[in-house]
Amino acid sequence: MKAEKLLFAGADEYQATFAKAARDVAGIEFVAHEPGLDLTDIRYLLMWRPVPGLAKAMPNLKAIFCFGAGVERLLGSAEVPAQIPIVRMVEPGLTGGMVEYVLWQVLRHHRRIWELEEAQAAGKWAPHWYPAAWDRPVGILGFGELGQAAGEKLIEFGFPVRGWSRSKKSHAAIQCFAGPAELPAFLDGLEILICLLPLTPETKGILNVDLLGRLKPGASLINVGRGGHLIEPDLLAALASGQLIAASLDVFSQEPLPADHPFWRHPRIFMTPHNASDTDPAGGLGAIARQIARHQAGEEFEHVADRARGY
Ligand code: NDP
Ligand code: OXD
Repeated sequence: MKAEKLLFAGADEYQATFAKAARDVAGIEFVAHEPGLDLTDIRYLLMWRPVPGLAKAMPNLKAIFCFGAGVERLLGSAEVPAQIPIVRMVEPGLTGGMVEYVLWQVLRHHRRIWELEEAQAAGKWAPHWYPAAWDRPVGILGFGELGQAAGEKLIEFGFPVRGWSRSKKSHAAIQCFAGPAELPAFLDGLEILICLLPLTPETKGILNVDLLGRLKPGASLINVGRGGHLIEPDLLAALASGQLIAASLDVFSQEPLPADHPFWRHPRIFMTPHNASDTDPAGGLGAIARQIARHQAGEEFEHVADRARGY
């Protein structure tokens, strides 16, 4: 296959790593975005945030590949021509990293690590009781690429897992729920809730007082979807009342999180700076090369975001 130019318009700090990885990926000629570049023969663009004026200045643009799985920034942007497909990132490194993060945090909540840390800090020998994994129901809001992979890993560890999606799914070992009508049954009795939804007009603010109030009292929340899913004061209230015992947050309504935000110092909130998982440069570019090969063979791209659904 003839190498196709792929215009990299991502953050500067990733450019060298991606350029290096691209040398080992057949079918792609890596081109870094710079002012004055001739864009006429570049058909594929890789970006995360819209770059003002760029996509519209590419007369032969065929697709925009997103660096990540979440495409809300690109879908919501007037900078992106409406007829150009936006392709979500699906690659083993991104999925593997998310599975690892979710397992790490589920185990943290399952074993109530903070109690052990507090006891150690106080010099106390304080063994504590926790249930078996199979007595700890875990629910995943967003049962797509990442939610299903995370759910399958949790099953291996013995947790009873439920998944919630827009369209109904079936899975041999995971109880599947779909749509608003089945949301209450999905939430009922959950002890650990994971959010892996895309941010859309329908899912914005879904982690609110009503939803948190339907979990088993003393439940935990893990939000790895988007900050816009969570009504932040509702989380603080649920922690204060004991409805929630703890939360792990990777994404925030404002990123970076402002220095005076109450989450920084909350003893039961564990935070990571929006890097639960990242696209692996070689894996991501390999996935893009396969997509370009499909396109050149006259096939449709896979994982194209649906503008009407918003993900
Ligand atoms: P997918 O599109 O594969 O899965 C999304 C899932 O959410 C699908 O199951 C979909 O349902 C479901 N969903 C969407 N809207 C609704 C709704 N209104 N009601 C119920 N279910 C809904 O995406 P991925 O799994 O690849 O990624 C999910 C999200 O994870 C990303 O959009 C991003 O926000 C976040 N993410 C965060 C990262 C981080 O580092 N923090 C890294 C990577 C991703 P259906 O199956 O019926 O379409
Ligand atoms: C993504 C992310 O959407 O890293 O891939 O948040």
